[in-house]
Amino acid sequence: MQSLSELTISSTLRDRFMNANRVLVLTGAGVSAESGVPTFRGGGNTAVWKGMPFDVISSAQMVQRDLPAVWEWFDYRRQLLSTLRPNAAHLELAKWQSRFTDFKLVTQNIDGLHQLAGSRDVIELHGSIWGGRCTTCHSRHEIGRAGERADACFDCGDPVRPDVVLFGEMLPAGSFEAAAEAAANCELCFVLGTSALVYPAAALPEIAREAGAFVCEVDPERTPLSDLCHEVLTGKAGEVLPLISAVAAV
Ligand code: BV8
Repeated sequence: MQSLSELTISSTLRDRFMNANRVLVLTGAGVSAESGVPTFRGGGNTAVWKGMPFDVISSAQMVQRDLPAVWEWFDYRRQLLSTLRPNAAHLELAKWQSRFTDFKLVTQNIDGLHQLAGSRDVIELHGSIWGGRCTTCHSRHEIGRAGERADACFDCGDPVRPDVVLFGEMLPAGSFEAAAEAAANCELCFVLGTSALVYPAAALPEIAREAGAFVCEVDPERTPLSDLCHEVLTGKAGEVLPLISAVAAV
């Protein structure tokens, strides 16, 4: 990973950043890493929870098979998150929303740190850890930062499950469509802290590139998307995003 002093923001990116109106930002777990949220990288098929791979414990099948085990996994993560705060990357993105006339922030993260940083209208493609949903009537149940939650639905009494998108489940109605439309219309697309292995989220930068947008990735490591990007900034989002703003401010 280059040191920040070695990192150069190209004049092309600078000009695009200064002149763009329609901007899409896609974020993944890496954007929350500097807040202390563990990323999944390497999570594929390596044990993450009680010997279970991530995409097993976080799967639709597991809700059918053992909902209490699924809750244990999300209760643990929610307890961890309840003490964590947004980092410089979240705060910078919250500032960017008033910089561009048409700014869309799309996240795969369920941690709610973008909203805590002041970002509005965040498209949460994979749901939120701060919510539950009835397995029968689908009514939503807020879960407070203290973590108190209902096991049974207030409306119909049936079991409540985490209000997140699990592997093998469709994304919330309209969320991907809205994100894909933003990708197809943006002039500038930032991909921040994602290994781009999970679909359909990972298709968004491809849609943006196909539509002629300038695609810029920020990640300390190369990802399957790096070759598709016009510019790759190898570094931490919390350090690189303020640098982009600073360069464009000059
Ligand atoms: C679906 C919520 C229709 C739960 C999550 C096409 C091809 C192949 C497979 C599929 C396909 N289409 C569908 C599939 C199946 C599956 C899938 O994609 N599988 C993968 C594993 C191959 N997709 C689905 O099941 C999706 N649903 O397609 O529905 C359907 C229905 C039935 C049957 C077929 C199709 C639903 C997927 C959503 C699952 N839920 N989260 C939970 O959190 O527990 S996914 C979850 O994992 C996250 O939300 C995120 O999406 C993903 C983790 O990835 P990242 O966020 O990228 O994090 P990762 O750790 O991997 O990488 C971090 C990166 O940050 C690294 O690059 C690292 O270097 C970098 N980094 C580290 N520090 C920093 C940093 N970057 C910047 N700054 C730093 N400081």
